[in-house]
Amino acid sequence: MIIPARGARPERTAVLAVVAALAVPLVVAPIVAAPPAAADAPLRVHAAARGKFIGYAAGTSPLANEAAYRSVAASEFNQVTAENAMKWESTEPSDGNYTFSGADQVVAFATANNQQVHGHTLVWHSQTPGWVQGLSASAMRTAMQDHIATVVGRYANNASLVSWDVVNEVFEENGNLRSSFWYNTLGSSYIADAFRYARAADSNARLCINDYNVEGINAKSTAMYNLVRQLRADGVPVDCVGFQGHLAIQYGFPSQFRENLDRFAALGVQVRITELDIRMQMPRDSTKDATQATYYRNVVQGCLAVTACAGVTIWGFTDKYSWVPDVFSGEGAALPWDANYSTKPAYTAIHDALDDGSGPAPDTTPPTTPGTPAASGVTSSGLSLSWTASSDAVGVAGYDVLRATGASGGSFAVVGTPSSASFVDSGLAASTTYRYQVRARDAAGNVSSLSSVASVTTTAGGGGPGPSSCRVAYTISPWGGSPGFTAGLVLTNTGTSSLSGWTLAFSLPSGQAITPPGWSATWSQSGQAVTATPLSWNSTLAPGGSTTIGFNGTHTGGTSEPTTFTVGGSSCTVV
Ligand code: G2I
Repeated sequence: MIIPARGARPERTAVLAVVAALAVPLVVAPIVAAPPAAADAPLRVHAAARGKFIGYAAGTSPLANEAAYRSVAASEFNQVTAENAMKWESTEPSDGNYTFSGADQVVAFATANNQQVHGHTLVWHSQTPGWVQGLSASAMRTAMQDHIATVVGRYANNASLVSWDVVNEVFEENGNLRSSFWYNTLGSSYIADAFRYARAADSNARLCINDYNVEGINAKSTAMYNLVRQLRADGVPVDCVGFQGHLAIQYGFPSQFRENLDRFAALGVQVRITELDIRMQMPRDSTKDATQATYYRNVVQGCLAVTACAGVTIWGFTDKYSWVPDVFSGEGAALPWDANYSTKPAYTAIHDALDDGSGPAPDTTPPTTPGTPAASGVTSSGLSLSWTASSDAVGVAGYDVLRATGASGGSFAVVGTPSSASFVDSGLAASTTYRYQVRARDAAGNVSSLSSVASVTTTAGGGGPGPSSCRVAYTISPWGGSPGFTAGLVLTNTGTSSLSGWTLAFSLPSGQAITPPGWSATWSQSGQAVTATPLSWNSTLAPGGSTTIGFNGTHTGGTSEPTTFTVGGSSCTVV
């Protein structure tokens, strides 16, 4: 990638305060917020309090090998993009042979540290293996469809992975579509096709178009604006626009940065800064550091000022690992941490922009203690729990369900992290006592006290449907323009005997609610726990038989799918 020079001389403001490196380990257990003062809180705490994410691009090697890297990554950020691990050359180096070790590593780290993952990237002219580039048109389209279906499909039910760069860098600097092998073989239709394939593979993920040198208003960003407007008018599922933000202090800050975000937001898409770094000509000095800090602050403030801006991802975070010196000779020092993991003025600028006093104070108050879990639907191998929800000054992000085996003794371990006040546990032993406790988390990482303990004993084995004697296919179709959706379920009896008088139970994601009455079943909802019981005509499902049931619902912004379904307390296979 070549980023051409821009003319303007940068604004210079001295920002010289330096804060000590924060290295709060956050490995498995969520952090319990406590003094010191909120102003010293990590970036993610301030960002969450402003309703934004602050993210980083993760390299798989330092993530695996360096504790200092992991410590900063875990404590400072609530969002992550794999720098290279989800690109085509990493995930499908040869036709049909997929490798997900690096991608899975990043997702696992993010999940352990309560970070959302942005998938980067599905269709790009770079880092795509040669076998793709030489295909005929029809073979290339099929390869693209297969790749998207497999890679997106792998994480479609993963709660951490919430968005994808579907196409990346499709424009030339003059606003023409890039003369890439994609365009030259397939024409411009490959772009709409890629989005449609991605939507088919994951109905919930936010689908983005991403590019560089589009941060200000210019020919390239205007071409991107026109394309996004046209795609949406054509019903192509483009939900989000990524502005990479590879800036350099010697070229000036992009003109009309905020106005540019605003015009895209007016199209109804989410916007985000996806790959921010701000390089300088080496050697580094305090004046350049101050200019760089101002640029970082401008970007963060611009995102804060635009409601549709979801957040800012920094492309790396330490100068120890940055693509810049390899590509721009004599340039570097582009990131907020230096190569020794000490923070630079850029860090302070980001921190202060997120905590500039104009927004709500950082949230350091934990949610209230949730109620004691109550068990229902207890079988020999599973049960449903629900409890009185916690409240929180900002909002409850989810719960931890902890379980210990036995009527006493044993240690509690987290067995589930539902987003609402119910949970379905499965795979339990018959005639065994389990103890459960729950606690609530908020988006800033504050954790409530543990609830009181509930003891539950599973029934003796022998009766009822065994594990996975049912299968559920759940399809959610969001309604355009209003916060509603239609959910359709196909319940199949995969057992060898008839299933009679079944009760299907699952937990609706937080913010979703059934609008009664639904169809082909009697539906009821209590908290987020939903049950469906059959009507007379579909109350018996022969082996291999299935029934299609459904309901309309409302949501407050998210249309993620329930992940666990039980019939008579036993888990169903979910497809
Ligand atoms: O070029 C900067 C970014 C522009 N936007 C799209 C991003 O995906 C892109 O990221 C960079 C990575 O930061 C680099 O790490 O993409 C480069 C490839 O175009 C990445 O560089 C490559 C090296 O060129 C390879 O030699 C190396 O094998 O990284 C590979 C994996 O370490």
